[in-house]
Amino acid sequence: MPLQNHEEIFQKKVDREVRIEPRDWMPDQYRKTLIRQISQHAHSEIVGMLPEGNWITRAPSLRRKATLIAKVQDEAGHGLYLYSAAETLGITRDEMIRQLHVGKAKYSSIFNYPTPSWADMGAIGWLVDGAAIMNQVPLCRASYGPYSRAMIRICKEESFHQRQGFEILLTLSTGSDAQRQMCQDAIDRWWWPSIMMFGPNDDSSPNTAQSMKWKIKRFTNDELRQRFVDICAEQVKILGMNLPDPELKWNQERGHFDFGPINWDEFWNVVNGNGPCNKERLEARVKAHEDGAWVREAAVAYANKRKTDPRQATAPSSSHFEAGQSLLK
Ligand code: BYC
Repeated sequence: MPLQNHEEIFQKKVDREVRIEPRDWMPDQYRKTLIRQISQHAHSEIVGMLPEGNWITRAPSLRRKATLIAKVQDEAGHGLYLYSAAETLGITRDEMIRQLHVGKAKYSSIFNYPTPSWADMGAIGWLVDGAAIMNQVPLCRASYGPYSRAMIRICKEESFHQRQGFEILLTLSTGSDAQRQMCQDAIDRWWWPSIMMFGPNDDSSPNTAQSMKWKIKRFTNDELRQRFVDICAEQVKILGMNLPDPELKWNQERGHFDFGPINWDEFWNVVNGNGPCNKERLEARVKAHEDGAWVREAAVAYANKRKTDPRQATAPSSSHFEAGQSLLK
């Protein structure tokens, strides 16, 4: 069949909302776009653990510590679902990780900012996870099956992350003057980088039009950014804090909040590797990967042993749950 016919059938499927699965025919460029977006997304989840990991040992109470550990652990899980989804498109996990480590693959700009105070954990949850949810809920309907299915679970967990962040800020906002000041300071530092997370304006976004046609993206960068600003402009009132934008103002005619200009020079500077923490983040990732080599080697050796040693196939289950289940048989 000529290529053009394949492309027409593919587009018709997408238009009818039929999910594309790994063995289905797909245009090369669709495959490449998905590998780019899903792997960047996976890298963002993994690098995104670092700014918060920084606070696990210093969380102010046992409850806060347990919650933060759970959240960071969820992010590791999100990275793994997403690497698995990208692998179904024919790229190996090793290759994706290599591209991250040599600085070829991007990850979200937001994780290149520092987290000097506990209030940053609140601001990350409220603003960064809030922005992530706004961008990611539509991805639950992305045209590529494995990606859309991974996103459903991720979004459920992101909602818990966003609420824990808001709750941290709410607690600080009703605390002492110093705590209120910490809260405002964190909001001031995270607000602009958070609205940059949605990516460049639509007129300078090279990928949006095609990704919308393929129903990978369901809304443009500017549409999602505007929704996010509208929600945060109301939520900040509950905190009794301010968003650091003197031009933020309700526009009755548009039915949206207007907001001030975004510093796109800062955004591209961070995306191109020159943000406050780019170097530190990448070095920490590479070191963690190297330090963890023995775990991967041991897991492979164990899997091989189970494949070749017949006694291993009937070895007792290692988990209490499985051991309990076997008693019921
Ligand atoms: N940072 O044509 P565009 C999370 C790049 S949340 C860095 O609009 P596209 C988490 C873009 O890649 C964060 N680079 O691209 C939350 C492209 O460059 P290339 C991750 C960015 O793909 C809390 C160029 O700019 N979320 O994980 O149509 C805790 C032009 O942009 C950024 C996702 O990845 C940025 N902010 O739209 C832990 C969601 N923005 O690749 C973890 C899935 C743009 O052509 N991804 N660029 O060289 C998406 O929805 C889309 O990829 C984007 C960009 C909206 C981000």
